[in-house]
Amino acid sequence: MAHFNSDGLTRRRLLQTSLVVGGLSVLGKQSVLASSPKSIELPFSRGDRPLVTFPEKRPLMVMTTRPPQLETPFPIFNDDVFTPNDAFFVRWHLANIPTSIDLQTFRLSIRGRVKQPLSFSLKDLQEQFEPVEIAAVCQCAGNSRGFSEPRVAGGQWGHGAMGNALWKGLRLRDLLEKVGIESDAQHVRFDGLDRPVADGTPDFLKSLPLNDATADSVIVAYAMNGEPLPILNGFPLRLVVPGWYATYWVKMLNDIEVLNQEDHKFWMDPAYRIPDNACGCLEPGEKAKDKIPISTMKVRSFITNIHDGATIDIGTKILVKGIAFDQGYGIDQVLFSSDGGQHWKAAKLGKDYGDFSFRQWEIAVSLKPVQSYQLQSLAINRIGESQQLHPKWNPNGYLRNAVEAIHVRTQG
Ligand SMILES: Nc1nc2c(c(=O)[nH]1)N[C@H]1C(S)=C(S)[C@@H](COP(=O)(O)O)O[C@H]1N2
Ligand SMILES: [Mo]
Repeated sequence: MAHFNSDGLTRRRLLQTSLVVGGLSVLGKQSVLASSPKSIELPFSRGDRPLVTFPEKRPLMVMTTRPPQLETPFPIFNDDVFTPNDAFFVRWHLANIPTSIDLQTFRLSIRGRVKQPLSFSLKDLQEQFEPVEIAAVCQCAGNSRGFSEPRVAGGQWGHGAMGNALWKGLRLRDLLEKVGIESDAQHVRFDGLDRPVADGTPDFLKSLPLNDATADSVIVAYAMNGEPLPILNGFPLRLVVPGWYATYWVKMLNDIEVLNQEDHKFWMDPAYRIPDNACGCLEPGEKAKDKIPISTMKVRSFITNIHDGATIDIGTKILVKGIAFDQGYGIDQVLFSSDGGQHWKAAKLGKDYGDFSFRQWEIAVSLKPVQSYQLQSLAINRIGESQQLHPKWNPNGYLRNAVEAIHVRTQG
């Protein structure tokens, strides 16, 4: 039984909002869904995921309902270079999430080490700042965690805790310029409207070093693939930090605080930290000497049109298709192997939608009938970084970027 929003706190908040004008109240029409029609089995233990429809979403793979954690079924990544909004994965840490936003009263405030604290309505942000658009991959730091061996704690995601969208909004830098930051500013902290259910659970706050926060590519987004953001993906505003893991992409963003020091609140420290070494990895059982906040994404690639365990008909040559992405240097090459990595051939790259986007690729492959094959892809970015041939491990299951394998059997 999927029940999106049943906690009293959120109800109370809904009741208090007597007048919802121009807002979105999709989640208000909450329904208790009948038992799920179908499910998908991920290839690791306890990998059964019911497919359930949430507001503004097509059926997605449910990991948890409170808070909602929904995974995109992998074949969807083969349909289009951009992940449709209704199929985009969902991840919240805290269960008290507003079910509607009143745009009459909604404000984004900026305060802290600034010359003039200000707050803006959505309309202000859309009208007073230059709109910019960027294609970028949003990927959970723990995407593919379920494949960690040995198994690690945390949400057991398959490969579908990621998505690529065309984001539209204003540059965070322009916003910071408008309020004027003080000379001692060092970090910028972001808060959204979601709140913990239990006392003692820390609010979800994330921060970026000022230098990264003011990069050209960082935007406060009010649109995703040409539409307002789905409420589960952060309506009306979310931070978009191209190249960085999604933990920094704060949803339902309503508060920005400029700090004159590093942020050591829970979600920056100790949460979301990785071992301070080149691979961000450890041997199972080993303890990290030093840890640093997770930041930019590692290069990855996937085959999207053939699933593991498939039997494929090889009347003629088969066309293998996939996607690749990195932290924003851009994909230089995708290599493909059908013999377990002994030989690699370059795939043809698809249209370039920008350095932070998924890059599609394809390659025509001849396979012999009635044989087993291991299909693999290996992406290399423009500074020569490539995927790991063998999975690296850390106790949070972050940063996975191993070459994945698809096992198929051909028939004549
Ligand atoms: N306000 C808020 N923003 C958030 C989070 C959250 O819990 N609350 N989770 C982050 C994490 S860890 C991920 S993976 C992404 C998920 O984005 P999505 O739900 O749009 O796919 O949102 C990020 N932004
Ligand atoms: Mo995440």
